[in-house]
Formats: sequence, C-alpha cells, structure tokens
Amino acid sequence: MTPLTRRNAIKNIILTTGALATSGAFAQPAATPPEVFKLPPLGFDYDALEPHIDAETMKIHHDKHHAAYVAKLNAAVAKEPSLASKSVEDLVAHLDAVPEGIRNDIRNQGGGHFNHTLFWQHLKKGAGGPQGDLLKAIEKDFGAFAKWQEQFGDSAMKVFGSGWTWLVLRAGKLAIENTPNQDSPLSTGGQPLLGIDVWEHAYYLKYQNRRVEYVKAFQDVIHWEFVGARFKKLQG
Ligand code: MN3
Repeated sequence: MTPLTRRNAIKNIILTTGALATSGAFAQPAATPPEVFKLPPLGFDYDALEPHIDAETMKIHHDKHHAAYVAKLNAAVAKEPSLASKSVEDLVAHLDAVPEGIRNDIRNQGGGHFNHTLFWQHLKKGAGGPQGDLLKAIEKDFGAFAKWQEQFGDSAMKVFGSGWTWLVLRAGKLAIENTPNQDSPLSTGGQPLLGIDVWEHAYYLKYQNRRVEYVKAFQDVIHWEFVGARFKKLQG
C-alpha cells in the first residue's frame, strides 16, 4: 500500500466512523432502490416439469437468478428515474434510447428480466404440439414441425458459452435465432415467441455437461397453446 492510498484508507475509515457516530446507534443501510420492476411468480410448482426439468433447478433459476436480474435492473433504473415509467419490453426494444452510462446494464439485466419472464410462461408439461395458424406458419417456414424441432435443437447446441435459442417472428416470418448472454431478439426488431435458456444454470444440476439431453427434454415442456396465443397477438 502506497502512503497515498494508506492516507486515503485512513481518511475513509474516519469518514465512515463519523457517519456512523452522527446517525446514531443503528446506522441505516444504503437506501435500496425502489422496486420498479418485480419478480413475477413462477406460475406453477417447482416440480411441475419433473422429470424434464428438476425442481431444484427451477427454484434456483427463478428465485435466485431471475430475482438477481430484477434487483440489478432496479438498481440501474434508479440511476435514471426517467426510465422507471417504461416497460421492460420498451427498454430492451429501444436500447438506443437508454443513456449510454446504463445501457449495458439495461441490455443485460433488462434482457435477463424480459427473457426469463417469457421463459416461465411457455413451459408446461404434456402440452402437445403447435396447432392452428402457428402450426401452418411453422410448416410454411420450416417444412414440417419435425424439421423445426430438429433445427431448433441443432441451433441450441451451437450456442457457445451462455445464451439463448429463440423462435422469433421477424418481418412476418418465423425464424430460429441465437443470442449471446441475455441479449433479446427484441433489441434487433424481432419478436420472440419462445426461447430455450442454455446458460448452464438452466440445466447443470440435472444434466451437467449433457446439454443435448436438456435440449431434448425442453422440447417436451413447451406450452404450445401459450406460444400459439402469443403468435396470434403479435400478428395483430
Ligand atoms: Mn436463466
């Protein structure tokens, strides 16, 4: 430690001690940012997707990982109160409108919040396959549902590191796209219909390095009725 940094350290201790002394016996912790964004409920029991996705993974994924994205998003927005009235979709879809100083936080934490909020909603065990207009669109853009399943699985295996594979509605067509980290197709003008989280936190407890098994199991817990309704809504 150089004399200069030691002097600063001592000064900091004196300042901190002074602050504690003036604030009374019970020092107030640093103000926590207002809870603008909230962790949505999972919407089903942790074990509802067993054995495809295990209860412990679901609990940690929702209660710890998603909660952390929400807390950090709130901390970022607290630095720029003008953003507090915007929806997370709006923030993530228009990153250019976010002040540069917190843009990366909004991209990562806002993306994390949006992506996971969608993820929980399109998970359901034994929900069958796509129907109606969504099935027709999949057949038109991928040839057949089985082909879509194959391409989606292949794409999920190609995500290097942490990221997502998405079924996206982009310029009126369905597409399969990968994004790194917590980037969302929303930020590039696409509308995600469903996504598989291939961060290791999404599967490692049960599947360890066997991502291919997780990707296969995921395809058995897609809530196609929800995805179909989202497709209809996004088409207007
Ligand atoms: Mn995740």
